[in-house]
Amino acid sequence: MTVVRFMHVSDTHLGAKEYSMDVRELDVYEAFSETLDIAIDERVDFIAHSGDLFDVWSPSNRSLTEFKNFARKINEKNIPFFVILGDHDRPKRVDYPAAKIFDFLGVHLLGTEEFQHLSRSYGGEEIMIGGISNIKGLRRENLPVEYKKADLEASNHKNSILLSHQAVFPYFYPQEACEIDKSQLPSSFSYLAFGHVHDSFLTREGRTFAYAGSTEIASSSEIRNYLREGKGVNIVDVTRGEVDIKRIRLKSTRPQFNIQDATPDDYLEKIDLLRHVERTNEKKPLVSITITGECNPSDIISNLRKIDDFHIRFPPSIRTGTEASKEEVKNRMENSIIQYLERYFGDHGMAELADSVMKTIRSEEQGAAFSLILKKLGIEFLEENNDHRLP
Ligand SMILES: [Mn+2]
Repeated sequence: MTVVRFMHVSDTHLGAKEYSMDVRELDVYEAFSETLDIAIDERVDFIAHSGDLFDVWSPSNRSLTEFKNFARKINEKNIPFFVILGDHDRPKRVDYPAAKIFDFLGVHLLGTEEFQHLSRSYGGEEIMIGGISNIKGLRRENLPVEYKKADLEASNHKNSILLSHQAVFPYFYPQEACEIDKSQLPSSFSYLAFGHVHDSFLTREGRTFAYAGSTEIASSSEIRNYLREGKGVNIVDVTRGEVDIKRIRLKSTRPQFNIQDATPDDYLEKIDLLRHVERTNEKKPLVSITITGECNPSDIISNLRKIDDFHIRFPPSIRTGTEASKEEVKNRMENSIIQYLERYFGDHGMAELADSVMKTIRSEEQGAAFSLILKKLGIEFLEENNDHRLP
């Protein structure tokens, strides 16, 4: 029986430099490199990357070079690489997406504007590979339409996968941060290969849906899931529409801990406890720490600086008295932007419109954002020339 085998990987964020630490940028490249070794060891037919390949849409020359070397390595093994744009990858000015540069190394960028698909045959077993890049802001209304198109196409194929990069409710929450509900997902695909949510997740309820998760920790909010599940990739076997999924944990992930309940009296003891936790590799662990209580912050900081068997995230969060941390205030803000707008406009519809206009401006190239907004408002605007647009 012929089986098509591929690797689902996501949110590699090449070039990311957590807490501005050089060592974290190297960790991200190392994680990517490990995923490619897994793909080669597992003899996959292709790699499916569900977006946020790079951390920013205009990556540094260094991260482009690192990716070129990675792409060359798998191209030499004849492993094609299919990828879509995540929200981090979509150009915010008139420009090409970075991933497009590497087409000559077998990197196929799918669905930058709408659903796109192609078919491949491996050992006589055919598979449809579909992709739709991240959609948000005012484009969001297109998403269910694109999913319907994709679903219809998938119903013509026995084996099919869809690459998409979205927050799906209730696999992610709050609902306000999601672009789509699980009931609107296409149902005909053998495997829905999703990106965007950095904690890995798999459900086979109704359909097979997976967030592969990020390959390295991108923020301290991922530590909890990392301690339980680790970071990893999915190796997926497909045959006659049936899928078999094997999760492979990465070994290179730098251990991270998050101490949130320390006081000025016990923070050193709490750090000491971590010295006894079993680790997956020799890398020096990274520790984020929040210390609450009356104290002299400069004494604490000088004590933390003396620790050399851990990387302590600087600055540590030190809360004297009852003030809330910056992070808490920020979270509260983000959860209630619509509420603020609603109070301002006195109207829920207006608030939602303003929110999606803001998201559009933040996530799109200027000209595209402008025309999306005009279209939404029903304003006709004749552009004098489009010659400056790249194809
Ligand atoms: Mn991401």
